[in-house]
Amino acid sequence: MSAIAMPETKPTTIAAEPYEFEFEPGHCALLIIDMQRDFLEPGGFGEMLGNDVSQLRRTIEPNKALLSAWRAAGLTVIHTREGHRPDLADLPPAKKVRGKSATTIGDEGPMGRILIRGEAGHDIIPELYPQPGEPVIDKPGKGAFFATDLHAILQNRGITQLVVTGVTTEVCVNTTVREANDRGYNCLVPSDCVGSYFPEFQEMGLKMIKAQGGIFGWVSTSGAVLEAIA
Ligand code: TIU
Repeated sequence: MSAIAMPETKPTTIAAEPYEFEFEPGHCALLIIDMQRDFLEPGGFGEMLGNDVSQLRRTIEPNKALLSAWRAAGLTVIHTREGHRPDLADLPPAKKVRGKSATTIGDEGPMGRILIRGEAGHDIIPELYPQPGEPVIDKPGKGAFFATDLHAILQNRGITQLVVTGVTTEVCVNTTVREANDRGYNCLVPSDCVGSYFPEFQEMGLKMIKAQGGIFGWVSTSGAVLEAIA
């Protein structure tokens, strides 16, 4: 028996590419990837590196609408944060030095130590802040399944499908969708709820998911998902 009672909900379909998605709300989690202050807020680490955070900030309103609908329907919501232990014991040396930047993970940044758990910049933006009871997965890598208990949490709740949102489209969202696909989950990505600092990666990151008959999953919009929940 599952430790957590799942809501009884009717299957329905969501308009998506490459073809419609068979949506089973009671078995589908909303997985919001790394909507952290350091990636999204002006004055954060992302902007400090020269990135245009407005490319990510346009995802906040659609994510808010989706999160609100998911909560209202009593469905599973899971958040992730990319980051490391304050003692850096879980930070691979290769990740620490990559990029040859003067300021790297663990150093003091504009909002505390960069990508370190417990620091202000590592936390989730206030607009999408987790509510009590919503699991928050602290992940040391780009994919949300690597070195985390996400798979166990999903299995314990009978989850077989994921609506994956967040940032960035080509890095942590794509890596997580690929990891999920190999573990047997069906993933749907609403295009307006994922963002990249690079418009060309946004476009190609979504194309890579839905190409070849949905090689990694489906691409849709928040509007189509909201319609299905309603
Ligand atoms: N969350 C996530 O995508 N982390 C990154 O480091 N993304 C970049 O695009 N750099």
